[in-house]
Amino acid sequence: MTDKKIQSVDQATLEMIEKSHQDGCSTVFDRAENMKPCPIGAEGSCCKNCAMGPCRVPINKSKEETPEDHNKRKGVCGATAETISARNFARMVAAGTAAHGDHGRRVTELFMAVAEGKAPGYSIKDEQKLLQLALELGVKVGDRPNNEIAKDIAEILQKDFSRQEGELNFIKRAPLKRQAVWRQNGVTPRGIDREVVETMHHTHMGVDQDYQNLIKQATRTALADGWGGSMIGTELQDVMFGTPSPVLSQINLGVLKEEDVNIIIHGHEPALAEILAVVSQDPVMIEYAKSKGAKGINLVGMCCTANEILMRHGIPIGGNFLQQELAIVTGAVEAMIVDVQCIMQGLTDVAQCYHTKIITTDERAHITGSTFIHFDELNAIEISKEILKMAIDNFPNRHKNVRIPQVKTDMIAGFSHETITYLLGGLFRASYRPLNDNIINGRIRGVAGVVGCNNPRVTHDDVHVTLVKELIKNDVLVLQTGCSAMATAKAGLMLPEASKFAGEGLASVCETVGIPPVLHLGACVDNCRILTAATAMVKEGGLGDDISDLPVAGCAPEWMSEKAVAIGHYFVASGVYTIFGVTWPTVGSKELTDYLFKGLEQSLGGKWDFEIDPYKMAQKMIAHIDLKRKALGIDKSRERVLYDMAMRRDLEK
Ligand code: NFS
Repeated sequence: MTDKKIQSVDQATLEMIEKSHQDGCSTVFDRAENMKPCPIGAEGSCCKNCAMGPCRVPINKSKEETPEDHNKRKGVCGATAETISARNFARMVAAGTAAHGDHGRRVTELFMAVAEGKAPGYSIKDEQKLLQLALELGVKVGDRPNNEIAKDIAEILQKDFSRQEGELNFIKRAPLKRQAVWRQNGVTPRGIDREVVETMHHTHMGVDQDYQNLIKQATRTALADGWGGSMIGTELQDVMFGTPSPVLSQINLGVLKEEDVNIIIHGHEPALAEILAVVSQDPVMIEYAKSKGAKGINLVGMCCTANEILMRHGIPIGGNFLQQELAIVTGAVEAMIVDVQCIMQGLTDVAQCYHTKIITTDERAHITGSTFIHFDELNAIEISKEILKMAIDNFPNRHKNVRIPQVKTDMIAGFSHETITYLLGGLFRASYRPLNDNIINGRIRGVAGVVGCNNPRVTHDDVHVTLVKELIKNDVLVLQTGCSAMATAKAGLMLPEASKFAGEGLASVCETVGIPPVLHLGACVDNCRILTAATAMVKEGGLGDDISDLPVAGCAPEWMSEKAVAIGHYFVASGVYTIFGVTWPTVGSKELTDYLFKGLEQSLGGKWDFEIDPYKMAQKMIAHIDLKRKALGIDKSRERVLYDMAMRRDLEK
């Protein structure tokens, strides 16, 4: 754990924390001060999987542990520290996979409803991607209408959730060598639900007592997230809502407008947000807002839903995870509409200090003190209007105590895998060749995926921003998602001008292509886009034949959620060196931690690491990237020589 000196590096956040205190209203920042983390739980040494316990087997940190001491650390059933921390770790992976998987399942159900013509308001927006998916999944195209093709695709992908044997469909997308690694290790996922259920069984009292076998099942489960639930969600969302392409927008609490009805849409699944984005532009609705004394309607996103509608509609972002309550503290929010995941229960308490209505919309996530309106996707437009009307009706109830921080930053988002291909290679030659070439010639040293949450145990946004600045300074191209992407966007790193913070090589490539050195790839569920990008780099050639050969690294510097652990583990299982900040959940077992940090690399080619300090994080990631460059024989090319074709071919030998 860090000793943080300030709560945030973001001015808007600091201003609203101060206002919350003036208003006598407590937020996550105050609760984090009052609630110190449980030291035993933090190291993964608490087992509450049966009623003989809960058992606690913490390390005695005051002295070096002898084998005898270690042997004494056992639960009532005899479970060792290794078993207990591996079970806890595996359950985090299962919960994260369940969250992404259930998101993917809902998207697939909606996709089926769209195909059957049962969901007015939605349609198939990206026909090209639909046809590509059809080809990939062996669905007959011919002159069949789109909805019939879509129905077949939905049926095939729906089976990935319930499949008992065989392999998930998108496993075949991975490089062949990667697929072989998974098969050799017995970790190729069968069905998404099956892997989650099996992990819950493995970790039940008296079942799996071998930490390596527990991690093996966690690996299978995590892969069912990255190459399963998340990937299905992302792909079908792109087909229905449109594949993102670069879009200019703004971020931070300053996007709220004093004279408008401000509506924040917060959560993860974009189905409702998509419709709200359209309905909020309806002239009838705008007139209604005016009749209540407002100038207009201002729809703003929060957390991952924000990323989804930012990328596809350019809707501005209010802020990331730790800013959700602070948006309400402005006093200017008429309604916060939420669905699932990362929604703090504290919202309703904060809302009581002001006039904000918290509207829950999903049967899976009720919140005491909120207004529940079931969002039925089959009747999306009507319900969205009802919700919007409720928000507008709340405008006259605003208290006088409104203060919107005048802090907002321009940003560019919407770098899907398809867009990157197009930007790099051009319309007629769309490919990753220029990226690979620039990695081989050393202008780009490597690629880093920096993702994940905020966590009040560290200075808000600071670790993200410092790390990413350090990476681009060292010529590492950074791909981002989730709340991490928002942190650096607020710091101005998602604009072409941010090339001034990049090293000479990376800056020259970004200036030529016209992209920022930090690319926004979407929500957390879109982390699978990073897998797709990595696979495209392998398939393009010249950088080895597996993801584990690439000069790449992953990081979640301020993580907090179980989803982050599932994501981290599918990166590791896909061959990526992945480093987490804040805290590491298995320090209670040195053996297990060593296995995750070192042992896994021998079998899976990827491994975990942990570091709190952003500068050291960057050093570790860059050291790993350099190691991979050396193994590929491209380490010498960083001497900034301009390579002609012959020299390049030589390099690839
Ligand atoms: Ni990801 Fe998105 Fe943010 Fe963390 Fe939560 S909003 S799904 S889990 S906190 S990045």
